[in-house]
Amino acid sequence: MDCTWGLDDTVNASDIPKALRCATRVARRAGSLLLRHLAAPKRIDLKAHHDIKLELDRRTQRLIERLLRREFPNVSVLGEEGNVGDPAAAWRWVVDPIDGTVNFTRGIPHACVSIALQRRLPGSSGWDGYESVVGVVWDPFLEEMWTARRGARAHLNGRVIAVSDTRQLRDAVVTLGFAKSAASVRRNLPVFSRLCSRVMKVRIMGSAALALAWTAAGRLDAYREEGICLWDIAAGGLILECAGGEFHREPLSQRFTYRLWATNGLLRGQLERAIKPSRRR
Ligand code: LIP
Repeated sequence: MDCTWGLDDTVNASDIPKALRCATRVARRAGSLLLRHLAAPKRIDLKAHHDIKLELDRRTQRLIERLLRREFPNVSVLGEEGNVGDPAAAWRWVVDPIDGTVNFTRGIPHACVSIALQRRLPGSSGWDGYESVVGVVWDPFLEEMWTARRGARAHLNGRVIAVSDTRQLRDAVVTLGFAKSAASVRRNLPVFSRLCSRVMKVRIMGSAALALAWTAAGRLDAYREEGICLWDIAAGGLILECAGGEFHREPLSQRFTYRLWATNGLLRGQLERAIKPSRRR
């Protein structure tokens, strides 16, 4: 892998394969907590109208932090459940310990562990000035390990994957998310209503990381969500890019949130036209 970016004392080019192996091991270990607790009663830390936070979210992230920092003691961790070290450092792990928490809370086996290693882009500043270099999404329920390293092909359980070649909306299976606030539900709802009649099917699954991984493997053709968080998509976005897809994200005013279009690289123009408000006559 040609690592021309600035080396520093936290990570260097020869560490990238080691980081991928480490993230894979850690994700699998964290996934065993999800498996063990899927059917168990859950301790809820916070319940909002469109969101749930579990004690197990925090416990799983603490485990991930401990294991990552055992091998990479100088790399910070930025996660849905808090940060360890400087989240604005040259290198950072970006972690979602349970992506699909509401599904998981209700015993729906569609959730995963998402771990990405990111590096700051040369000359960039701000929370969004990074790119993922390693991405791992572990689905413990289907035993599917999704992995990618920038500059190489994406893999599912060690086999190379690629996006679909769907070119027409009428043939497309698209997934959407509504994020976590009343405002994001309001903003995402028109997208749902305008797409339903134009595509073959719309699916709403509840895990951004798996939506990205499934698009990377061609199970889905596109995924859109407004108000999605960095930790939900940092690993899955790299997996999609390394599978030949398009990971188009626009930072929003709320820190660490995006408007996201993830596609097979062939559909974004049609999708964006399809969701435009129709001209009143
Ligand atoms: C979830 C995302 C999903 C989104 C949910 C939630 P979490 O992440 O994966 O796409 O629609 O609102 O943000 O909270 O389960 O890690």
